[in-house]
Amino acid sequence: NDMLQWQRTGFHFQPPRNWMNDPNGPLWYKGLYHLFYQYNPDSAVWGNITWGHAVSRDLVHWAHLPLAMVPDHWYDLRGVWTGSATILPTGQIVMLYTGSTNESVQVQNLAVPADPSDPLLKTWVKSDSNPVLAPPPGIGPKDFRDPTTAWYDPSDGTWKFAVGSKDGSHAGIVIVYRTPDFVRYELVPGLLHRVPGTGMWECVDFFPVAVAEGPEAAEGMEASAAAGPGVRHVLKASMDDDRHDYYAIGTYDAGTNTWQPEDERMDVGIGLRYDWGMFYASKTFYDPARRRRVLWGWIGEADSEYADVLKGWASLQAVPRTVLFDTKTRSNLLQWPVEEVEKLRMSNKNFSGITIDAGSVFPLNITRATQLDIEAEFEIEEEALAMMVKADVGYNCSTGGGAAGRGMLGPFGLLVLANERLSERTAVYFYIARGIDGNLRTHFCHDELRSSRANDIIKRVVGSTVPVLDGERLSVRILVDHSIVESFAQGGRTCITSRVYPTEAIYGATKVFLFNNATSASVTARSLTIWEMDSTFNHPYST
Ligand code: DQQ
Repeated sequence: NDMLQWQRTGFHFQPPRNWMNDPNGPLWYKGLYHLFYQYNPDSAVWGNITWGHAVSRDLVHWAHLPLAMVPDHWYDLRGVWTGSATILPTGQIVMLYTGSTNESVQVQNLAVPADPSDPLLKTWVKSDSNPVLAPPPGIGPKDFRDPTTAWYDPSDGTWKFAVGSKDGSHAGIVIVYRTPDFVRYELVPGLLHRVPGTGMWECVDFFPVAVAEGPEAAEGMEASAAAGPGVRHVLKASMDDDRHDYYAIGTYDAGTNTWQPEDERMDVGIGLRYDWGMFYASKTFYDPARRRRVLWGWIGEADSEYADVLKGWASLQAVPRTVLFDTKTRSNLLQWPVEEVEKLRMSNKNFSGITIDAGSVFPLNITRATQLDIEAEFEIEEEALAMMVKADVGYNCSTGGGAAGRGMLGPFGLLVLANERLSERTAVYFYIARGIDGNLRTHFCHDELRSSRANDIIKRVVGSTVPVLDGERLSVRILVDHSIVESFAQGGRTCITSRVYPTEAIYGATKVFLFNNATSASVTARSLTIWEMDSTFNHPYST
């Protein structure tokens, strides 16, 4: 029906039909970006996992290609699971991936392109020596998966890569292997890292970032870039226990095979998250064409499996994000939609200078509000700022009552995918409050509670604090695309992704509003630009 039809996106990556999950082996080769992904060719629910495949010149417009790999050997008969690409200095691509065997044991396998001269990399050959790794002693047969991209270690002349797991006492762990040639493999003694109580670590990612102030910090680094004073390593794990992607920034020592977080209180699984909404099993790759590191993440559905079967598809990939170290806060990464997304911007409207009084909403006149790119900067009136001493204490997005809650300095922001009478709306907002330590904190949240009148949907208020430095305005970028809202606060320090399923705020009935539900502060949108976004035509398939 019309409502389900409308939920397909205009500029997000999705296969023509059926189930998708993790991004796999992203890479750039001979002028093309490749994305592989976990895919069920037979239905809109998880199962029979193969590798779907698509290519693009700009990370935005995609052409779908035939399946790259299917379960056709004993060592991957129950699924060609997640893996990563490594590009050797010779240009040769090696793909390491997890197979679930005929007996559901998780093993690591190797595949290479059949014809390296084919820029489409359509055909993949699985190695005769597969599986190249079985679970080591002490590791459960179902707790050993998702090899990372390999990095070269000149000190012993080997390629190293990590595999995520958990140990007997429910600690998440990272196991490292080394190989001189991707034929012979050896376990590296010890563990790269271990965090008690975090359970199985899926889809581990491990990459260097430039941290010294200066032009290097604006570029991505290759996996094999040497560690040094201006370099830190990001370790990311997808926590099977709570289905979120956690990261920390730390120091890698190849010699001792260890990685230590910069701040022990912000270890993986404890502190930072890529995204406070729905975003999982993500993976980065280094793009040599534009010298950047790009992050892909799987965005699942918050509706029912029944609805997915009805609509015939499930899941999206988030818009690819560049990832950099934040040299201003020095404590987090910055994630931002790749610049090519801006090519999809069509007509724009400027609403700069609008002041929204406490307790009011302001409609923004946009003709087609189902596909948008919004950039906004807010300023709180001076008198309110002076009263900040009285700001309420101890706010928390998930318990603060969402957009309907009222405090002195929040919530205020935008209502997207809203209908005229606001019976449906998704709120993207800031809320300034005092922490229990007495310091002011800015919270950044999504309120999904009234995003849809349908009731077979998970709706929550999600979010976290966002660092705001002296002299900075509150800023947000929001991408709206039918059933997805992705928000980036303060240049990408804190990100939130929501899947929402309006029933009335669809097609021409979709609207956008500014809102301010604070009790005493009026807020001005110092700048506010809204672009309608073009479609990438990745959804015209009908059969
Ligand atoms: N998805 C894959 C696994 C991975 C999980 C199976 C994460 O390899 O651990 O589809 O979503």
